[in-house]
Amino acid sequence: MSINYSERIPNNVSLSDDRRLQRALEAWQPGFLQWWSEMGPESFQSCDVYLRTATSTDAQGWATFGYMKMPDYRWGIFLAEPEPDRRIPFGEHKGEPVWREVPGEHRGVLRRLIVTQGDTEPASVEQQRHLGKTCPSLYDLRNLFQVNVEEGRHLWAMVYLLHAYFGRDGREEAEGLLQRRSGNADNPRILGAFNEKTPDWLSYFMFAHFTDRDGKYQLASLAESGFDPLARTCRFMLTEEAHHLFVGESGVGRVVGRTCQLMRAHNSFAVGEHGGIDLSIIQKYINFHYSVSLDLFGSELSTNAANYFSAGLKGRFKEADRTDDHRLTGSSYSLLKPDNGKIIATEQPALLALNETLRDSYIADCERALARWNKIVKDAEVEFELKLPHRGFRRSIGEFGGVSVTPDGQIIAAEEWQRRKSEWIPTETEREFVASLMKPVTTPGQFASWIAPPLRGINHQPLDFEFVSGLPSA
Ligand code: BYC
Repeated sequence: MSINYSERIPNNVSLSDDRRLQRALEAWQPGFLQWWSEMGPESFQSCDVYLRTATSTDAQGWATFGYMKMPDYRWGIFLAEPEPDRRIPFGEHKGEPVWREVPGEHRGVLRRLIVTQGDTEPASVEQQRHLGKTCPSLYDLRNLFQVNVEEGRHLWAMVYLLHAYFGRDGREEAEGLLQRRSGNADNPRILGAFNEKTPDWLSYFMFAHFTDRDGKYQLASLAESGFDPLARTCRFMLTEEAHHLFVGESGVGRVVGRTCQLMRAHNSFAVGEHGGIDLSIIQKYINFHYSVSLDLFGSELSTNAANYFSAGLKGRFKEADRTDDHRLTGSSYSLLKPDNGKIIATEQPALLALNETLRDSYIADCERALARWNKIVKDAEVEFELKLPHRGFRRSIGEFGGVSVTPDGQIIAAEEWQRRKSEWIPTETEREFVASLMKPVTTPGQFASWIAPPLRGINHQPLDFEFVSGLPSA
C-alpha cells in the first residue's frame, strides 16, 4: 500500500504517481475548504477537538486520536484493500471480472449514483452546522464534530471517484457538490431528507439514527458494485458509518433513559417541568424521522433500481449471503401497496422491487434498535412501548406518496389525517419546548437535564475529559 503521509491529501490510491488526478484534487481542495469554513460547524473552527483521523485502512492507522482544529483535519482518500480476482456478484454480468474502469455504457448512470451519494455528505454537515452552540455536553459536541469531519471525508471519497474516473463532467459534478445547499429553494440538495432542518439535538440523534442508517444500507448496496473502485470506497466508508449510527442510537437511548429516570423520580409521565422530554414527544420525533428516511429508498417499484442491479452497478444488502440466482429474472416479491382505501399485498417482479427489498432490510434493522430502546424503558419499569409507524405513514415518494396512512397502517381521508396529525408528529409547541431545553453544557463531565451520560468516554477517556477545548466565549 502506498501511503505518503507527507502529502497534503492522505491516501492509499497512489496519488503521488498520478499527477493529473493530484492536480484535479488540489484544484478542488480550496473550494472544499471554503465550503467547510462557510457551511461547516459554526463558531468552532478554531477549537481543539479530540478527533479520530483515518491515516490508513489498517486497524492502527484508522484509530489515531488526538486534538486538532477541524480545518486541519486530514481529509483523505481511502479505499478498502482490493480483493484478488473479485467477480461481479450479481446481475447480467455476474461472474465476470469486476471493472477497474467505468464501463462506457453505464457511465451516465454510475455518475448519477455517485453524485447522489456524494450530495448527502455535505448536506448533512450543512444541516448540523448550528448544533454546536446548544451541545448537551463536550462529549456530544466532540461526537458531532467527528461525524461532521467524516461526512466531509465521505464527500472527498465520492469526489475522488468523479475526478479519477469521469474526466471533465466528473470535475463539473464535483463542483456542483460544493454549490448546492441544504434547504436552498433555488439550488437544493438532491434527496428530500437532506433539505429538512435539524433544529435541535433530539432531531440530530434521530437523524444520525434513521437517516445515517439509510446511508449504511445504500453504501452496503454500492459496496457490492461491479465497478470495483466504487465498491472499495464504500466498504471503507462503512467502517466510519458505524460510529455515526452509534451516536444516533446511543443518543436517542440516553434521552429515553433520562426521561424514564425522571418519570420514576417524579412518578409522572409528564417530565417537561423537570427538564426532560416526554416519551410521547420522543415517539413523535421517531415517527417524523423514520418516515422521512423511508422515502430515501425511492419508489417501491423502480425501473432505475432494476437497471442498476441488472447492469451490476448496485446490489442488494449482503448480496453474497443470498441463495437465489443473483439475477432475479423470473423471481417475484410480495409488495404492500394501497388499493381502494386498503393496504394489500401484490405479487411483483423482484427485479422491480429492489428498493423495497432494501427498505425491508433497513426496517428490520430499525426494529432491532427500537427493541434496544424499549429495553431501556422496560428496565426502568416504565409502562410504555415505543413503536415504528407503518411503512406507508407520511410518505412522499412511491406507492404511498400522498396517501393518508396512520401510524398503525389505516388509510384515512386526507382531512382527517390533517386534523389528527398533531397526535403523530411533533407540533410547533412541542418543537419549541424541545428547543427551549437546548442550553449548552460545556463543563467537562456535565450533561444537560434531558439526556443521560453515556456509559463511557471516547477512546477509553473518562467522561470528564475535555473532549473539546478553546471554546468560543458565549
Ligand atoms: N428525494 O425509481 P425511483 C447517506 C427521485 S444516505 C428526492 O423512485 P431510484 C447519508 C429519483 O432520484 C444514502 N428525489 O428511485 C446519510 C428519481 O429521479 P429522476 C444516500 C427522490 O432512482 C446521513 C425519481 O425520484 N445514498 O449516505 O430507484 C448523513 C424516481 O426514482 C427520492 C444513496 O441514495 C427522494 N427521497 O432510487 C450523510 C445511494 N427518492 O430520475 C450521508 C445512491 C427518489 O426522475 N442513490 N427520488 O430525476 C440511489 O441509489 C437512488 O438514487 C435512490 C433513488 C435510492 C435515492
